[in-house]
Amino acid sequence: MAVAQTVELKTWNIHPPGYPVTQALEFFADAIASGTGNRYTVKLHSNGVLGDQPKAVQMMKRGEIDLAEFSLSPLSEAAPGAKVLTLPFLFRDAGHMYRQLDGKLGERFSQTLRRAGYVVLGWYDGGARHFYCANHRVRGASDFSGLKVRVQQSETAIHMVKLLGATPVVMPYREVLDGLKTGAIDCAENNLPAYESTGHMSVAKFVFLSSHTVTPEALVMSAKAWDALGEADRQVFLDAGRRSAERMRELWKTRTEQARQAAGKQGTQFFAMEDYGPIVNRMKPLYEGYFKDPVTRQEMLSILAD
Ligand code: GTR
Repeated sequence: MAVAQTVELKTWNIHPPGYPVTQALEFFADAIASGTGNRYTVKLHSNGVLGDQPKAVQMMKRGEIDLAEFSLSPLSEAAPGAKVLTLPFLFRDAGHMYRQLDGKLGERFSQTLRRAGYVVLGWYDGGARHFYCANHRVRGASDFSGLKVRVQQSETAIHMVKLLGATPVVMPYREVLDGLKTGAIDCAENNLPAYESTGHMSVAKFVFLSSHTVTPEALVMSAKAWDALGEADRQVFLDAGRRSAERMRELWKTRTEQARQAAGKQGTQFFAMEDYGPIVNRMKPLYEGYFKDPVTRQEMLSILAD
């Protein structure tokens, strides 16, 4: 009797073991193994060991990695039609974001990503991102002047920081802790689980709860690996992806609360956003650029009206 060959799928993940994304990917791996009778195995490479995110996005495009969990900020650099999802102050919270992504708009953005070579299997929670600084109490739009702020490789993030009067510094995720320690950067921005799990909270003690971006992450498969799947297996992958996203979103809520408490215990000072007006006003030139395109404008308006 012929023995079915196992196909090993190389999977990129930037997070450490135990992180909600990693746990959801493990769940996904189990679902793929059982759903395909072990004909496919998901081989997880965590902690970004295969390279930083912008590099991994390109590797996937070339079919050198099969699966990955990416933030939409670096991913949309390879699929510009999806950049609108990374605009600041677009989604108010996770509930607002999922209403859109689990509906027609999510379908539209999946197609945009598909055309760029990335097949979305699940929308994960990217959390609400906040600014945090080592020696500066940033509490509003006027406090950013002159500060060096680490951002991801993302056009919208770079533009946003410039509009705040600060200097954006593009730096790989894994170098941010050292950057904060050496003073190469004054601040960074991320969600609370990342702030905690990376140890940024041990250096950057001042958190400005800006929630400036609520941006999705996505579990994606390379078009090359997807095209090699039969129809029945595609359904297994889509179903496993959707269920892993549900799992991730649940884990995320708990982890965000735990991170907030851990940071508080370690001496983090949280500053609430007292007035959104001044900071959102500064973003006008960024929005105007996106508003020029009628399709993008319509997408933005339907998100904001929800
Ligand atoms: C995290 C995100 C990563 C990466 C990182 C960063 O919140 O989960 O995919 O984008 O932020 O800031 O580089």
